[in-house]
Amino acid sequence: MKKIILIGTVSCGKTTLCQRLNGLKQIYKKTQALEVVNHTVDTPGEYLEHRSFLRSLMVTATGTELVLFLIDPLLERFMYSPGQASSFMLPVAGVVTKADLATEKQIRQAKELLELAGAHPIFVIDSISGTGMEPLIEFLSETE
Ligand SMILES: Nc1nc2c(ncn2[C@@H]2O[C@H](COP(=O)(O)OP(=O)(O)OP(=O)(O)O)[C@@H](O)[C@H]2O)c(=O)[nH]1
Ligand SMILES: [Mg+2]
Repeated sequence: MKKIILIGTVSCGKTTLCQRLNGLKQIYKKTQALEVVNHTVDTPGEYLEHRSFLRSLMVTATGTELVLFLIDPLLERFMYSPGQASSFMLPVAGVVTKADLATEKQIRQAKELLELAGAHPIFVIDSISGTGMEPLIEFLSETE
């Protein structure tokens, strides 16, 4: 599997996705610091929300092969800037989480916002049941 870094706001579902990708038990644990789990780097949501931490995300990302921008479709606020993907010197893909809780409209809007941020391709998942995980896992397993 590609070495990836998970980025997104507080509670958007980074750790839950990390646990699912790594076959770990799904238990809630607030991420307090950068955490490496096998090929996945999990980050605290504050690193995206507080602009002064953005540089740390970019430095940490250099040790990975792919950035995943996660977005919680239930959130009204949008934390990615248009074109933000280009500030990482790496491919950036997008993940809409919590598809089980969102309306079709919310999912469509979240996808549009990820596109605007420059993420491609975009996956829609429910990390709790695992719905939508297969295409994402396939993509992460692809070798160039
Ligand atoms: N229903 C549903 N709940 C989810 C999903 N993904 C995450 N959650 C829930 O959302 C809450 C926050 O998830 P986390 O994975 O801890 O969020 P995080 O992005 O790691 O948050 P920080 O560590 O604070 O940055 C937990 O209660 C999860 O169970 C999902 O796809 N569907
Ligand atoms: Mg977390």
